[in-house]
Amino acid sequence: MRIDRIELLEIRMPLVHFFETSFGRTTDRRIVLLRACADGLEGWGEVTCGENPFYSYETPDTAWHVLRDFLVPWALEKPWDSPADLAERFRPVRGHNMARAALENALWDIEAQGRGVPLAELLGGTREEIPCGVSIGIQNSFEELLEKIRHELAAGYQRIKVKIRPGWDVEILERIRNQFPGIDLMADANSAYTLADIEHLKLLDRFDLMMVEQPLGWDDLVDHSRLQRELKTPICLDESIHSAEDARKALEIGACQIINIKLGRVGGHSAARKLHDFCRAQRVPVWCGGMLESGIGRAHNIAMSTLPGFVLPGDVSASRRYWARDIIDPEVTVTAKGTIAVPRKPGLGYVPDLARIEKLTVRKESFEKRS
Ligand code: OSB
Ligand code: MG
Repeated sequence: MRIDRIELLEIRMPLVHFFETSFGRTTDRRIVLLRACADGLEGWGEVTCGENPFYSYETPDTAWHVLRDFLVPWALEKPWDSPADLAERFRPVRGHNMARAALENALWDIEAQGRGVPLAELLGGTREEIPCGVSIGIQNSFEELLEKIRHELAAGYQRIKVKIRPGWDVEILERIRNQFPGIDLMADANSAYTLADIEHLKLLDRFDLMMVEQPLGWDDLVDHSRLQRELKTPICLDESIHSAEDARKALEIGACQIINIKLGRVGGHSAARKLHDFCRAQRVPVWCGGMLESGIGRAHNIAMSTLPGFVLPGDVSASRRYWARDIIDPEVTVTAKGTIAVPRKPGLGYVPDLARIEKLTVRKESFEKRS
């Protein structure tokens, strides 16, 4: 594979509804997309960072910098046997996984198109449809939260995840359980607690949650292992896991029982597959997390979720939950039984809507191979 050209584009997209976590509220997204041209084909990737360095240290501007000044020049330097080789070449850069994932994933899209197979198949995926859950942010009132849960259950989603933080946790879970005793329910704290809250966190054990996601520090494993010993509810790690190596260490000390895999957080499809394979060998369930992606990132998430170890419903849901109009055609839709049918066309299987992307673009930079 010889990459001829790489384009970075920043688009702005308003969310149809604000999304609030313990670290803040998002209403408008700034999304960096990457378009790569190689072998006469065009592949797309998305930088899945937040606007602010709150979920992780990456932002659209750090990603732009790391891509423009390091990853993109390296990628254009010489031909590549496979996208995984490129990931290897990026190794000297420490961190910035969301920046590297955007580029590597665009090449996976090209590779799949070149072979005439769906990306899911190229990755080793086995599912024809993937099970879907929803992540519901902190709302202005409990009534609004209930209404949202009712709405998503009616749409068919298989599990409900609610965001929690001190002051929006035990009471709301209690009320949700009263209303919906039998649903598959989980909570995501995005690192809103510390070990000092251990007695409070133990109250979560009353609610028969599938798991509690990232209750403690975003970079912690040790305290999570302390907490897991005291908690019946399984802990799922999100922010703390950046690689298969992190997962090995987390499992070795009992820091979690489930892992949320996000393509951006781990650095792209190669790293995600390694992490998946490791967890599967250890019989640790994984599921696909979300980062309020546009259709491009969403399509990559769908492909990854077809791997056999993704046994739990992920946070991959319909385009319309986020966007008045998505940037892919068709948009991502969910069936009445809460699944997404995996596209069978080569590559991502969803076509980027170039006119729409152009309209939303606020910044663009192109890079060509050196002769
Ligand atoms: O922790 O999973 C998270 C969104 C932004 C940042 C972090 C998280 C989330 C979500 C939303 O939970 C998942 C989605 O895209 O639907
Ligand atoms: Mg999370």
